[in-house]
Amino acid sequence: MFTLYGSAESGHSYKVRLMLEVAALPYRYEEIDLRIERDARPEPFRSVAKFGEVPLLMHAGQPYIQSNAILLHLAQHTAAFGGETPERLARCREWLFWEANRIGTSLPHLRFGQRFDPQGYPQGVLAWMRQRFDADIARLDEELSDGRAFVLGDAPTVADFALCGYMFWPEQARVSYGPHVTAWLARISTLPGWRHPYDMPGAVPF
Ligand SMILES: N[C@@H](CCC(=O)N[C@@H](CS)C(=O)NCC(=O)O)C(=O)O
Repeated sequence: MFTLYGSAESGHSYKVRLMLEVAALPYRYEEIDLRIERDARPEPFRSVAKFGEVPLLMHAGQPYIQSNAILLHLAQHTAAFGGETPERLARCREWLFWEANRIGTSLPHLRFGQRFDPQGYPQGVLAWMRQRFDADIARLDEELSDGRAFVLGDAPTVADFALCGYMFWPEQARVSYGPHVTAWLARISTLPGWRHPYDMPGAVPF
């Protein structure tokens, strides 16, 4: 019923893979090599992925793009992982928008700029991203400091999957985390189905 087009190097793809794995939803996975020019990428990905980006999820013949929008779709579809009630979904939606604007921007750029494209960022941009990341990770650590297991309480939701998307590559982004985020990541990594992004089946790291 599901086909996910993703990349082992993409935390945006990883968020969706993690949800599919932890929710035990059967899916087919196709690795897209992002080093290939967009126009040369395989069909049907090339025609169907509206903005040319991974992840792309095909579900019952319909395309779904944008990682956090896909997560919301899956939460609603499964009525789980935050999709249990409209109120719970509303709380997840808030975190997903925060993620996209904050830690889902600062952390991927820190990683990309240091791991893949050290010459490509104008001077000062990575320093600014680091400033933002420091604020973002401090905010998340504070949020988790009350001892709750996951962002919305006792059970994991799409908010957790979105927020941790790029967090399992701290050495590549040259970042570290506070104690509450560290403990939360450890809890995520014990969920059934969890694997490091590079260890997901069919993943082809660069
Ligand atoms: N806002 C998008 C971002 C997705 C994104 O940036 N994907 C990158 C990989 S992480 C991509 O496919 N880039 C296309 C390319 O490298 O040509 C989402 O949340 O899905």
